[in-house]
Amino acid sequence: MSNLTTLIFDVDGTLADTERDGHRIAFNAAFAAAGLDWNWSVELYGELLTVTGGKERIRHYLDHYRRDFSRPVHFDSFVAELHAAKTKHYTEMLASGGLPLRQGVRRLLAEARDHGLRLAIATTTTPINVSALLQYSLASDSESWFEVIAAGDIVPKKKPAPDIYQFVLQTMDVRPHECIAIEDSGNGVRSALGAGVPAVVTVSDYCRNDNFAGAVLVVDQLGEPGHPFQLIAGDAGASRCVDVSLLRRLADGSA
Ligand code: XBP
Ligand code: MG
Repeated sequence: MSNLTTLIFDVDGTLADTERDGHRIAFNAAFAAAGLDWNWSVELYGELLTVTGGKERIRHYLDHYRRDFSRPVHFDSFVAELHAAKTKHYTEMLASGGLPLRQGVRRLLAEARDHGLRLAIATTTTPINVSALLQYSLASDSESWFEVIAAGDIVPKKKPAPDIYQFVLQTMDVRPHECIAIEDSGNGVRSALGAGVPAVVTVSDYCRNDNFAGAVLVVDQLGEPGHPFQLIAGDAGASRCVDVSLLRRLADGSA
């Protein structure tokens, strides 16, 4: 009998490559609509991604790249409104064709459900972004597959703080070693490990040079039976895609 009862998924970069052609485009659209001359290039966005959370990222940009910007009196609401406009652009983008899921995501979720594993989400992004991605890119009813969708400002401190994973553990009443986190970033790994949850990394484009120290497995993608992952770190045995039997072995080995 395996220890593993629960899979906790990150969203951005893990379920889909949402950052470069999703969130980044939506930020730029919101900036343009607000009459701001800010434009986040693919390269700059990579630097900004070290800060998790869209509102936090906008503040970081102003603090470090646009010190010339004269801040409106009600600065907090200015950032909140700009971010709300960005969220609207992003969710509309998903609704009008969506972004594809990464390889192996649909398969692993289906397999996990067949095996009766409990599912949860732990992400930094805004809740409505998760709903839109699940609904339009996975399946119209797929929000109901997850017992807990922990997202955005639901906790005071975003990743790499452990708060969002601790929230999931408490809400589901599970112990960290019954779970595996599926993440794509160094910040995500630190967050999961901070809560005691073993992490598997499916590296995304922007995060390929992150530090994944402590992860039980690092691969370039979850993979499919005919389309194997490339092993970057850890011991996958004879497995060539991340499936329930591999996750069970990893959970049992890390307990
Ligand atoms: C995701 C984030 C988010 C998204 C943008 O990190 O950091 O800020 O980039 O979404 P993770 P919002 O994948 O580790 O959860 O603008 O809604 O924050
Ligand atoms: Mg991520």
